[in-house]
This record gives sequence, C-alpha cells and structure tokens, in this order.
Amino acid sequence: MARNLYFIGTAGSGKSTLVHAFRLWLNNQGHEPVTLNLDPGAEDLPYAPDIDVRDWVRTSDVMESEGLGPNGAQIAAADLVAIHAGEIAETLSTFEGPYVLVDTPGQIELFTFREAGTAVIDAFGREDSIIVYLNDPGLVRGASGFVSSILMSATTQFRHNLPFVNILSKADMLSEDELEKVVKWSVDPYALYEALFEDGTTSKTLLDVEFLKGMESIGLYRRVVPVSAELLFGLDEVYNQVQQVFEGGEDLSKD
Ligand SMILES: Nc1nc2c(ncn2[C@@H]2O[C@H](COP(=O)(O)OP(=O)(O)O)[C@@H](O)[C@H]2O)c(=O)[nH]1
Ligand SMILES: [Mg+2]
Repeated sequence: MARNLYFIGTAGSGKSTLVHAFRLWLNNQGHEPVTLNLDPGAEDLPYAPDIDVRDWVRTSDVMESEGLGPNGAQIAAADLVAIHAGEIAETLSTFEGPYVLVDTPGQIELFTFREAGTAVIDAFGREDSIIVYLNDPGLVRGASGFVSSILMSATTQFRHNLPFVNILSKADMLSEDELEKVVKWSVDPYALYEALFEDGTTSKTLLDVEFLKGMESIGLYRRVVPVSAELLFGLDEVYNQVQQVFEGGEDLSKD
C-alpha cells in the first residue's frame, strides 16, 4: 500500500516547490512516487502532477460560473473538492507507487479547517498517511513567531490526527547563525524561553511560555528539519524521518 505524504503549510511556505524537489530526490533513490496536486487555485506548478484536482475543480472556473471574487471562489472550490474526494481517491487507486506526494492548497485553512482536508484524507485512507508540516523561515526566525508556527503545526496535527514531521522550509533563506538558533530552539525549550524573555517580559511572553509548556507536555515539541528545495539539502533527512514514523508505527503522543 502506498504511503501518503501531505505537504501542509501556510501560503508560500514552499509546498509545491518541495513536492517537486522531493519527487526528484526520490527518483534519484530509485523510487517512482505519485504526485497529486490538490490546489484547485494553482496557477503554475513547478512540476507536472500525475493527478490534478484541477481536472475536477478549478478556482478560476468557479469565480466565473458563480460570479465570486477570489476569496469566495477559493472557499467554494475547496468545498467542491470535498464532494469529489471519492473520485479523486478512485483515480489514485489506479496508480502504483510507494509514495504519494500530496501538494495541498496554498492557503492552509482551506485544507485544515474546511471539509475538504478531512474528506480527502478519509477517502485516501488514514493508514500509512503522514503530514509533512512546513514552517516558514520568515515566521520562525523570531522567538515569538517560532512559537506561533509550532502552534499552527500542532493545530494542523490535532485537526487531522495524523503523525507528522516538522520541517523548516526554505532554510537557505536564513543565515547560518539564524538557522543554528532556530534548530536549537526546536530541541532546547530553555534556549527558546531565554530568547522569548530577551525582549522584555510582557503578558504575551508569558502566554508564549505557557503554550510551549503545554506543547512540550503533549509531545508536540520536536526538532525541525531544515530543508531547502532550492539548494537541495535536508531532503534525505525528511525521508529518514518519514520512514521512521512509518516503520516505528509512531504513537502520536510521543516524540
Ligand atoms: N529560497 C528558497 N525559495 C523557495 C524554496 N522553496 C520555495 N521557494 C520559493 O517560495 C515561493 C513559494 O513557493 P511555493 O512552492 O509556491 O509555495 P506554496 O504556496 O507553499 O506551494 C516561490 O517563489 C518559490 O520559488 C526554497 O527552498 N528556497
Ligand atoms: Mg502551492
């Protein structure tokens, strides 16, 4: 049975580019993954998907036929994807491949908070599925932004209830020092506490700390894997972490 990897992250976090890079990386390892575009609003994709949701639903068509603006059309299109989830799953079942790389819609809420995400994950089967969560470097380079990003990954994981791997996308955009700092925050909560308090203590700092403690205690605080789809580093580590989750039969609650 194929393993489904859902690439999820905020708009512009690098999902589509990473699906492309990871596909090529897997090709080099002798694997033939299936690529699936789930973004009905995608304009140009960096790769040619094997399965494309736009064969069923296209945001620009919905704008025209329903007379909606871009935001309304995105939501209507996402809800249409939910309706077609069964057909997309049927098409997927005609493909063979050890991995299915699922490129989710640009706007994270369309996949995480509307029906489409759950409908698709259920239709594809929850077994052998994993979330690859992309943290955006622009957000995580500051301590408080880092906490927000980890909270978002936790929310995504709670919503879909699948095991997940947390990555730092577009890692080449951070300086070496910044990269080292962010990775350290992800393995050493005390370093993060320190950074949070560096800019003075406000009620928000205290809230950040409480959030962190909660995430630590439920096991959602874990190392982020720096990846660059541009300079092509970190892909092997993403693969290793994904393998570990599948082969270790990861318990969701543990690190
Ligand atoms: N520097 C750098 N830019 C990247 C990387 N991955 C993606 N990008 C750029 O980030 C922007 C958004 O990427 P995209 O894959 O479309 O994001 P998505 O909305 O999450 O699918 C594009 O301009 C990409 O060229 C990366 O690893 N490094
Ligand atoms: Mg995209």
